[in-house]
Amino acid sequence: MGYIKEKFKVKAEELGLEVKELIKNHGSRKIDEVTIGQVYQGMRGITGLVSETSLLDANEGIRFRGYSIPELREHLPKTQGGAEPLPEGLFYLMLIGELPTEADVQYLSGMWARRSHVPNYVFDAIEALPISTHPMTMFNVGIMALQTESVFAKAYAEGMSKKDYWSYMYEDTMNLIARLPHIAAYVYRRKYKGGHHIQPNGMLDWAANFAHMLGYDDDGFKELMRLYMTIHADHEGGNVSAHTTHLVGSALSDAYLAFAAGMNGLAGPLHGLANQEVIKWILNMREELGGGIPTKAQIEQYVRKTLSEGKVVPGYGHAVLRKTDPRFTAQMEFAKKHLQNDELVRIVWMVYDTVPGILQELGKVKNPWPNVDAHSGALLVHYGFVEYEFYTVLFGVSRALGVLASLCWDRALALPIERPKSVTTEWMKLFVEGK
Ligand code: FAM
Repeated sequence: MGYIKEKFKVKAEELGLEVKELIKNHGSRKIDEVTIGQVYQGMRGITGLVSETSLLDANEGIRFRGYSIPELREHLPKTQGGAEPLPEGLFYLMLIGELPTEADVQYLSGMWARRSHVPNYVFDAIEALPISTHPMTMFNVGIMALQTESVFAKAYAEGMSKKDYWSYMYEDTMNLIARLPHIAAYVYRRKYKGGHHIQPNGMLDWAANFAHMLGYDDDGFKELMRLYMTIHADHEGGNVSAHTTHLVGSALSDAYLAFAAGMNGLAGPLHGLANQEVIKWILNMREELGGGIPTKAQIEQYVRKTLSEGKVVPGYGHAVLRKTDPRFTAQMEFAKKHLQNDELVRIVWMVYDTVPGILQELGKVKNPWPNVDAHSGALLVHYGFVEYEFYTVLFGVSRALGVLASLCWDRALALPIERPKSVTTEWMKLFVEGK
């Protein structure tokens, strides 16, 4: 057994005992109360899940095992001469609960490079789809085709013991994370680059190799991919992609099945698809206004038009956060350092100056501030990555790190099948009448 797997086993056994004690001594303690409003309104604010990898504070933003995004950018290992964290390090932190050393990160880079081979039938499955298919659909078809490789499903069919679930889930997780960049890059090159594919380079770190397979060997783009893959990885357990992966996994569906389910949720415009919607919205605005950098008044007018058409302003608002998303700020800092004078970046910053005030005026938007998706597209466009329909796939490759680390924990802690109670409105009416 590899040393990271051994370490995870020890950590999981320790936490497993603590959880048992917690349930034994405090299992009947109330943690929350649930209102009828919450039941009808997306279960917002109900504490009903455990997710070890990260915790979201409404005002401060996400912390991964206690570390904020600025702290991660400072403390996680980087490539030689680089300034952005290696996502391998974040995965280690989420899985093990401790900051990794350089050697830990290199070990993961090497392991993922060795496991990255994707069988040809996965590419054949993608090839069978019309070229007009959305990249997220192609990506997910690839993941589903790869499910044949699940060692968890195979072991279950052969009658594995409950004690071993975590071990096979760990193997599936490592294999899937190792292969996702190749599948994603295949989709990109097929759809946008005439099917001219680029072979992986096993000497590169995970994110840089992904950039390379996409066709972007610029050092700046590789740095952007390291940052991008780090900041999109996890946002505690209740968001649609994380919750779906967890829920489907709770039926003992393997990592491929559970992750594909999560990706279908990420593909929704109120969740991960928002990153493509933002850039589409900005480009449309620029086109309508005749190109160049719009004035603040013109942006304001365009925002009001969007709202009057009954649409949301993409990239703004959040179900839990109540401040500017630190993932937005991290990207803004990257842009200030590397691409100060980029026109689209400047527009993103002007939109940031304009939108919150207008959303606040509406009086109903709980969070008028930008989320992660408000900035990412402009950075990608700067490097020539203009195919915005693909942006959610990038988000998905990153999201694998968090939701699959969580899935390992789910099986290690032997969490049961998830099955909350639902009621009918008829039941609610009787309830309020006191019957
Ligand atoms: N533009 C216009 N209206 C907005 C808005 C926005 N950006 N954000 C919220 N609202 C409206 C919302 O539609 C709702 O209106 P109705 O009562 O008429 O239905 C009202 O404000 C209250 O909503 P809320 O409680 O503030 O937000 P929710 O928790 O229901 O929804 C979001 C949260 C993220 C779905 C919502 O803010 C939104 O639609 N934002 C735009 C899409 C987006 O950027 N999504 C990405 C989220 C991101 F972090 C991610 O998952 N990647």
